[in-house]
Amino acid sequence: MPFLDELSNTADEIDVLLGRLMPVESAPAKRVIEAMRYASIGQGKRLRPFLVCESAKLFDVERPHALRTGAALECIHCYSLVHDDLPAMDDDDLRRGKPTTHIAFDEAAAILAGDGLLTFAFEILASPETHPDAAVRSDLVGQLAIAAGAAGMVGGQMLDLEAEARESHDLDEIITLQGMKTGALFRFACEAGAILAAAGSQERSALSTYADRIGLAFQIADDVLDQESTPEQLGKQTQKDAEAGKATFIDLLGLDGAKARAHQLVDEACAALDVFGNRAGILREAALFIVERKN
Ligand code: GRG
Repeated sequence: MPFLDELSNTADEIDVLLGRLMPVESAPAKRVIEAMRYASIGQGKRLRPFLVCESAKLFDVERPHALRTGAALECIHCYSLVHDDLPAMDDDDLRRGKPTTHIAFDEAAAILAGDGLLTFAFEILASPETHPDAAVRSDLVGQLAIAAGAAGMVGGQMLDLEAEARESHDLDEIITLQGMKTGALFRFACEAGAILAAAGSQERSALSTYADRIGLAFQIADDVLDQESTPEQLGKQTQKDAEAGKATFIDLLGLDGAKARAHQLVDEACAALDVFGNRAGILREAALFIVERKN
């Protein structure tokens, strides 16, 4: 099946699953579930769940287990977008082509929807429906907590906010903060298949290297898109990073240098998959998609 069809099929499956996991009718607090559904269902490339599912395929993991793990990760990603868009952070009113959650609802509901999605992710992973082996579930919970927390995404966001106040930035600093802010969730996505299969350290480490490279390539591509695209194409405001004084890879490498670095990272990511041979073809296509995508 062509890569884009595969990506879109997984996105549809994640939408159906999230819809099923968050029913409004039976909820005692309907408004928070409505805000959680608004923030998580119906849009988004679902790249992270796709990487979970494709890494899981390498080990013949059962599809429902991979999908639930991908849905949990997508909940964390969506919570981060909701909170990042709040007035106290980036103060954005457009996300995924529609009003941000605090605009569509209100700030309190958006904060609670983010909190609800964050905690729901761990509820999904803790369920035996995600995996029958409690040790595997515990590993998933632990690794996702590390990826999302102060040593990962939350810490990266803090470093990013602090960096705004500084005049000069260097490449190592930006690589570290982006590796935490966006890279950590990619790392979990790619390692999740190996965790679900209780695979060995060689395979896990190959996926971790792949994830590091595509995570960085994703962020560089994000900076390039921010510079070259319109809000209509991206479904969110553009060029806000430069206005806020955030250092981007383009500031440090130039536009052409940034694009060249992204492609070099794709090559390195693909090379890390050699251990899986032809079975990793889709993950190689995913690496290329990450730098060539248009939104
Ligand atoms: C608020 C705890 C907290 C963290 C925020 C990840 C993040 C940290 C903020 C998101 C802001 C942002 C736009 C970062 C750039 C990278 C990124 C995560 C882009 C959006 O991801 P895509 O392109 O989005 O996968 P879709 O909508 O397709 O899911």
